[in-house]
Formats: sequence, C-alpha cells, structure tokens
Amino acid sequence: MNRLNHCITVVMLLSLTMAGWAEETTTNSVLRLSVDLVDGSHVIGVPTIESVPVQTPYAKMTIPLATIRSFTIEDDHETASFDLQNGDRLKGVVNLAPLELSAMFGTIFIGMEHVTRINVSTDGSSGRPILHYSFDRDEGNRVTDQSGHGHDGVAHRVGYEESIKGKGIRTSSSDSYVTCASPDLSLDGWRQLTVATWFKVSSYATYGRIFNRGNVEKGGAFSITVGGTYGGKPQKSVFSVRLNDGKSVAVRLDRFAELNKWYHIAGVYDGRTAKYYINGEVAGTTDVSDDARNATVAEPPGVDLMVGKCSVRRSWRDTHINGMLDEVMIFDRALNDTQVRQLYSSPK
Ligand SMILES: [Ca+2]
Repeated sequence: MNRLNHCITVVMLLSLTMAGWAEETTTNSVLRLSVDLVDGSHVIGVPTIESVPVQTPYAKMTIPLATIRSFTIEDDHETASFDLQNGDRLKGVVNLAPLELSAMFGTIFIGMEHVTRINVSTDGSSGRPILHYSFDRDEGNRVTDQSGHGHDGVAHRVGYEESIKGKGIRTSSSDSYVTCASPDLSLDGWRQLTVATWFKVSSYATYGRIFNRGNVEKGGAFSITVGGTYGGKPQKSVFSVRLNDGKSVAVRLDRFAELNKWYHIAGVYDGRTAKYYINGEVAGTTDVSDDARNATVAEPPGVDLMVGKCSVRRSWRDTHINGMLDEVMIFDRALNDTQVRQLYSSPK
C-alpha cells in the first residue's frame, strides 16, 4: 500500500489536460474500473468519467465506457488498444486527465502514465458466476445451479460430505462425476472465461482432470487438471482453452497438489492471456499468440460440461479426480486478480 500511496501522491501533483469527460452514456449501470498500474499495484473503483476521447489516424471519437471491455496503455503512455464489448478493436491516442476513482479507501487520482491496463465491468455482472454448484445439499441426481442462470447439472454417483465450504461432492471412481448438458450451457461467442473450484485429492488418478468442457473423444472448449500420475510420473497441472480458428492456449505447471489438502484453483482467459491461479495467486501465465488474440472460445456442437472426469468412454477407468470438489464456478468474464483472491478468501 505504501507504494500505491506514493504513486497516487505523485500523480495528484500532475496536471494533464482535461478533455472530453462529459459525454453521456447509454446505460444507467454503475461501471467499475479495475486499474493495473506500472508498479504492479491494482486498484478498483467507480470512475467519474463516462467515456474516453480517442484520436485515431482516421477519426476522432468518444468511446462510452459502457461499450469497453478493457484497454491497454502502451509504453508511450498515450497510445491505447481498446477491446470493445461487441468484439471491435480500436487503437488510438488518448489524452486523459488523471483518472478520478472512488475507491475503497477514498477518492484517488491516477495519471495515465502509471496505468498499464484498465478493465471495465458493470456492477452486478462482474464477479458473479454464470454457473455455480455449491453442492451444499444432496438433491439426488440433480445439482441446482446457485447462480440463478438455471444451468442445473446431473450428478452421477457422487457422495456428499462435509467440505471446506458446507458440503462438497466426493468423486471416488470413474462413475462419479457431474455433467451439465449442452446447449443448456453454451459458450458460443465467449471472448473471456473463468473457471474455479475447490478440490482435494485422495490419490492421484491418471488425469486429475476437474473441468472438461467436452471430452477427450470429441474435443472441447476448455479443461483444467490438477495433475495425476502416469507411468509412475507426476503429470502436469494444465489449464487449456481451445479457441476458434484452430488456436489454443494452455498454462502448464508442475503437479502441486499434496494429497488430502484443500486447494482453490482458477483458470482465467481474457482474450490475451491464460492464467492458472492456486489459492488466489497467479501460479502461471501463457500469452495467446498474436494471431489468436481476442478469439472466441471454441464451442464444439453436442459436448457437455463434465466435472470430475474427462471421458464418456466407460472403458477409460481412470479419467476422474479421486477426491472431493466444491464450489464449482464458471464465469463468462475474465476475473481479475482481486476477484480471484476474493473467491479464495471469502468466508469458509
Ligand atoms: Ca459447498
């Protein structure tokens, strides 16, 4: 926080030209900015501005914040690349006064020369999952989606036990897992993605695969594994996302999970980078190749979400995670570091 205070103090002494902050937006939603700073700090707050003036080589325009997904400030502190909600990408020069934000610790001003990236989110959508299985109640074959989006799952021979948060499910064989059928949950058009869960491994199976959108036979959109054992050797822990146009991105870590210990993991894809989080901290990142930036997540037809295993083939006996899972969540947005940390640190 000292570094942040120092940064903010310095910024408040700066006087940059104020330009074009007064334009109207078309929404009444409260927008929040998540601001990444050059020194590694991160601040979330409600801005006083409602739009950003941008000079491109071909036009001068004013972009409402509500239409922006995120923008990145380049090293010259003037040029910004915008990713818009409709998939458009724009690049131009921004001429901004210090950004005024109502943050948790009061009003602050941040000069753009200290900013590397800004994510825009709408109150009420950011940080809320589009699928949430809390597993707090044994409902037989049914798993009610607690997100309110109706993406209920089907439980296959799972056991319900006391967990790190209420109850969770035990998946102790290849026959115990949870599915959510396509097209109930469609990833079509998604440009960002977050998956998160608590897990505990009782013994290492071959794959240790927790989420699989699709399966190993048909392919799929994404998967996250915690690393199993194959041929006596520990397997990597991998978060991978398949993108349209045949692209993909994957983060590979050494197997980290000790037996009988709870971990929180999250996989985040934001159109530029894939990140694998362990217990609220980034454990590994992989950048998307330039030609695949902002590609949508692949959505092969007719594949289900599988939680706890990765194959529909009964002959594959060891494709599950042998242990427990809890608080399974999927978001159609890329959560930022703070939001992932909150998932990990929220009350047990
Ligand atoms: Ca639970």
